[in-house]
Amino acid sequence: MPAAAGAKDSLAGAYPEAEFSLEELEAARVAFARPVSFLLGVASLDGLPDTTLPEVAFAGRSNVGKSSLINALTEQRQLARASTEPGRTREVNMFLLDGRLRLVDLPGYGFAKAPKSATRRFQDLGRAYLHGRPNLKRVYLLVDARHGVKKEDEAALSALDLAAVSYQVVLTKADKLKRAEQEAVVAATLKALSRRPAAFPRLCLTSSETGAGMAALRAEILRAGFA
Ligand SMILES: Nc1nc2c(ncn2[C@@H]2O[C@H](COP(=O)(O)OP(=O)(O)OP(=O)(O)O)[C@@H](O)[C@H]2O)c(=O)[nH]1
Ligand SMILES: [Mg+2]
Repeated sequence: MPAAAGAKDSLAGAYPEAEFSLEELEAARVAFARPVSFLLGVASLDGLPDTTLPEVAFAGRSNVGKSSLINALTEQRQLARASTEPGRTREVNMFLLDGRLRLVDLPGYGFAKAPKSATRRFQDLGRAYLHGRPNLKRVYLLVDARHGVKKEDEAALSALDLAAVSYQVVLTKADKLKRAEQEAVVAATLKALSRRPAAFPRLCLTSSETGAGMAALRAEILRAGFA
């Protein structure tokens, strides 16, 4: 029993359910069960809608699981197109939840096989988006739990710091790790973030496969979106 309790504590910072009341978790579940639809995909910022509704965005390396996470949060199988082929999401894709919150799937970075010009175009688009949206309430930076924060992720964190956007790290694919490995990546990630005062101090350890961590992440998003 004490051993189990100790083990739970070491992941407490990554499963922030305890931060929320049961009412808040239930409200978040209900909110994400509301109708959600594809709004638009744009390859340049001219096509973006006005900034009257709050937006939260999902960023991270190609293949980290951004599209899968949007599907898991909304319990839709095919809302955002997930793919085994890295670099699939090449536009800024927007989804509208319950007519009141936009979920934004940003182009992935760090896809080695993409031509340099294409990579730069995706990154420029992502960066321009970060600087151009006063209604952007938070960016969720996804990091593959198997790899932790890599060089390209550090660059993305620096870009977020520069853009002065509120951001929070979400570790993905937790189902691929054993418990001890989860603990190690959580500790290493928290350490990497401790040097970044603009980072939101909580992590979310998630799996789009099993749904682990989704309840807390939904609550985080609602709080950020309507703060
Ligand atoms: N085991 C496991 N696999 C996952 C999880 N999330 C995503 N994947 C897989 O990872 C691959 C990439 O997922 P996507 O959601 O397409 O990743 P993405 O970040 O949107 O990729 P790009 O659009 O290319 O930037 C797919 O094969 C998914 O099935 C997860 O939580 N667990
Ligand atoms: Mg994608």
